[in-house]
Amino acid sequence: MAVLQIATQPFADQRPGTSGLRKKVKVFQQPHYLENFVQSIFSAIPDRAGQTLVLGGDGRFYNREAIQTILRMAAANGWGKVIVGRGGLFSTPAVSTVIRARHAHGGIILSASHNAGGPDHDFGIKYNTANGGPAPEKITDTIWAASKTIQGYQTLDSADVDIDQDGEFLLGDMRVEICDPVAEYVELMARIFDFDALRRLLQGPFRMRFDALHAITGPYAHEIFEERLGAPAGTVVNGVPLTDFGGGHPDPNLVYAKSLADHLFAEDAPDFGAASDGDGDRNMILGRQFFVTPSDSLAVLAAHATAIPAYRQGLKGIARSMPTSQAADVVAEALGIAHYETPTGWKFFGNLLDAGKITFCGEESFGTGSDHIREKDGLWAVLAWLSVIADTGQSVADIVTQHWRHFGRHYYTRHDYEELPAEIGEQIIQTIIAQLPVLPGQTLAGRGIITADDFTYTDPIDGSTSTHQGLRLLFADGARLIFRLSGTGTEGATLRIYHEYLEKDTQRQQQDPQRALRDLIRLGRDLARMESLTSRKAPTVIT
Ligand code: VG1
Ligand code: CO
Repeated sequence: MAVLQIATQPFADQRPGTSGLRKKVKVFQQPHYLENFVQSIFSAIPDRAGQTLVLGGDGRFYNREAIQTILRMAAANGWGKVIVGRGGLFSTPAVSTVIRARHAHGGIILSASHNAGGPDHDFGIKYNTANGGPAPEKITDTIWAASKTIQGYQTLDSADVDIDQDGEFLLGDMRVEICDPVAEYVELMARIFDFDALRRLLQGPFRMRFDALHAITGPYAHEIFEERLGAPAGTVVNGVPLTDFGGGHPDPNLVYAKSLADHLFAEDAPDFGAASDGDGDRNMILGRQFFVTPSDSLAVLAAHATAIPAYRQGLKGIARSMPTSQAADVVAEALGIAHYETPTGWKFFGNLLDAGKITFCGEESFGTGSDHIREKDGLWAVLAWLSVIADTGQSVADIVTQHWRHFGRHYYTRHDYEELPAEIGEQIIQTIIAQLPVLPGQTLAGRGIITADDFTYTDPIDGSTSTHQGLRLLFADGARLIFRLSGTGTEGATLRIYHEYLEKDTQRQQQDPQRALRDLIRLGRDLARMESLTSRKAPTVIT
């Protein structure tokens, strides 16, 4: 089969965001658009010859076409072998698992994660390195630079291959292995958790509901909860992956996973509910009439980690992204272990995990994970919660409220203003930046401000620095107000405002967070000049 050199011209908009390149499907369908980006990835990996690449996606619209294109290009670019999940499917945590288990050089994940799918919605592509984690900024910057000067790409003159049967074959000189996307991941989970204890829990009176939102976790959740752990059939709902996620938004929060929330807040609610996102790396945890904030989830799991076999020796340290609440820090201090604060995005945890500095890490955006892989892991979080429930014999609500009594409650809420005109989003950020110098020393929302800055992170392992990672107001009582623009949207700008304060008084820990945080919420809107710069009276999504 002949290698073809195809001439092309750069696209100006191929800068990877928080988690890879995300665009409307129609953008990816432009001639050469996907190919240019894939060639830019390959160009950023000069030592790829003969190496193994893992390839799969969350099954959204355009997944199958992209797999064929990437296979042809990988063969023409000298890769030795590509491992593809059957049907072109792999969850993000499964790609991370397989990269590590097979000592692959890297992986390509096709997903726009929690963004909607279908011909009029989003597609995405992301490169992970040999540790199984998202490429660090050094590499994504190299990819971006290559995309700006690209003149041509290499592909193979070959027909589509069959990606629906397990097995191995040659494509040009490159081996292709089609494998079960679920098996290796499930084996890893069985090594981490006590499946016998979980089986006893799920075969008892305990009832759970897992909503896969018609995204990638369906097949994984069926295998784990119903096949391996013996939960009744029907425990997993919306378990068949669909190219448009059934028209929904595969984002596990109270707004987009409303049907699950409705079940858990109903009279005859099950004991436990959980959902994941498009590519399977996020998790939402619900108890009966109870919602666990992701920041609390990280803290609670850290406090109970030794209930899980893989973490029986204790944790080395904990990391959280900057906007995530400080609840996990308090647990780390109580445990006498280190805690770290990184910028938003899982790629910043990679060095800390590789260096053995941390065992658990998490983000407020429904991301939780550990050193078992280098991605956040939705089903891992669900299994971790079930382990804590099996160990304590308590309900989700009791576990969390007891945690608050012991460590204090970090009231937390994030307000998102989605799809603002891009220039308005930038104007809001500039408006706040202009106020930063004069804010320290002032008393606002009834609290003294001690620091107001633009977060800069220096990686403690490799010394690299990342600037402009979010605007922070830090108050004397530990409260925080944070502003940043999303790096994953595909339409205009999304402003995220994060609000947090610690309530140690156990008598005051049962309030609605929107009420408990109302002064900070008002201050956030005022500082952003929300009324005058936008006509938005309320956020699009509250989490
Ligand atoms: C969002 C979240 C961030 C997460 C990222 C990728 O980024 O805030 O915490 O790491 O999505 O998650 P942003 O830049 O839009 O705030 V996933 O599950 O969409 O890959
Ligand atoms: Co995701």
